[in-house]
Amino acid sequence: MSKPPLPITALVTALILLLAAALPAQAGAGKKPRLKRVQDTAAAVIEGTGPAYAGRPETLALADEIAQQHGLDRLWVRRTLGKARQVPQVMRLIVPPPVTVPKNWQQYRSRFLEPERIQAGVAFWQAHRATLERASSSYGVPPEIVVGIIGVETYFGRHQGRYRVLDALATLALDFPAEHPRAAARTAFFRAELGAFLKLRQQNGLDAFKPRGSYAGALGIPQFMPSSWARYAVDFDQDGRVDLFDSTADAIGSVAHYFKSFNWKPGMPTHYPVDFDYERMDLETLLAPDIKPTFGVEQFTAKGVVLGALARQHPGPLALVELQNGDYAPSYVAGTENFYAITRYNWSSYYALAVIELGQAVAAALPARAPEAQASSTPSNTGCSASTQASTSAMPICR
Ligand SMILES: [Ca+2]
Repeated sequence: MSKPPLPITALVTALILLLAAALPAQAGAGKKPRLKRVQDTAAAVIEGTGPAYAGRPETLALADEIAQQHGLDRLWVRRTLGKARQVPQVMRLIVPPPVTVPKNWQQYRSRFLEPERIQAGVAFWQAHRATLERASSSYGVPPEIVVGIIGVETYFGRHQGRYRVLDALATLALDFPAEHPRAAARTAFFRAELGAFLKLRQQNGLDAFKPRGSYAGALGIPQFMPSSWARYAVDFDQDGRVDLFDSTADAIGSVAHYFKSFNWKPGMPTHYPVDFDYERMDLETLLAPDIKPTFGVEQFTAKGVVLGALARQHPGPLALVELQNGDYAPSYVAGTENFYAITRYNWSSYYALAVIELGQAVAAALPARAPEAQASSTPSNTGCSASTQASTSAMPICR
């Protein structure tokens, strides 16, 4: 998804952690989670406290541009955007922090792979098992990936963000901080997202002032940006409208559909463990394409990567993914095209591996199901049978 890369993710994560500390998980295993009761929607919305955008010539120019691009009523766009207010916090949060602390995969991982979040994931999976299985059979994306995404993004729907989205997107579209290293590109991005947001609200006859989301304008249970909502969200509970704020089914279907749209390959693992033959190792060449799968198994092996038996049979390209561990040695995995697909949701290999491992941890913590329940389900549960080993997303959970 068109979301900010790692430094922003780190900040979002910090916010999530603060919220998580304030609102501990309530749902226990075997009990249907009452997600709405623990959502942070009762917390005060963060609205713009800076100047209103009405009356500024650039507001009118942008409103007219958006109206023309999206075929919206010009006066409605002008009026709506004019009522938006600048949010000073958003202008601070969008600027990457100075890189003083080295990245640390183990630390990043531990923010998500913790017992309360895993137990909340178990409750989520149990409450929405049929929907997760339907999404898996419809789009070929396994439940643990969808569970991992929703768990990392919003703690299973609880923390969907507190910023009034109209104010946040107007701020980023009209007052993007010039000191940001990619200010021009990001401004263009957020102008497009503001347009997509206004179109979503107007074409569905919805209040543009009501939605709250992340400081960067990500919306709902799966934190879709407005343009992704427009392109990839689906009405998975078939009630006639797409609602990523309150319909968990729509969120589950939309995440799975997103990955199918980004070339998810059903049944393909996300990554394999690697070792190295240090005599032949050509780390520079291996890391040059970053997370883009580029090397066939033979090239990979020739450059010093030692793969296990399953990985040696992998039919497609692989990427050597390096994850730094602060002062300790980095971790490496061989990422497949499905690993890369997860980074299309959020451009970070740390994010992708956290999603994968959280989904696996939740799957592994699911209580064993009664044999008759297993027999009546689709084969996408994550027991330790051979059939589910084939459909699991990453390294087999039961190994
Ligand atoms: Ca729906």
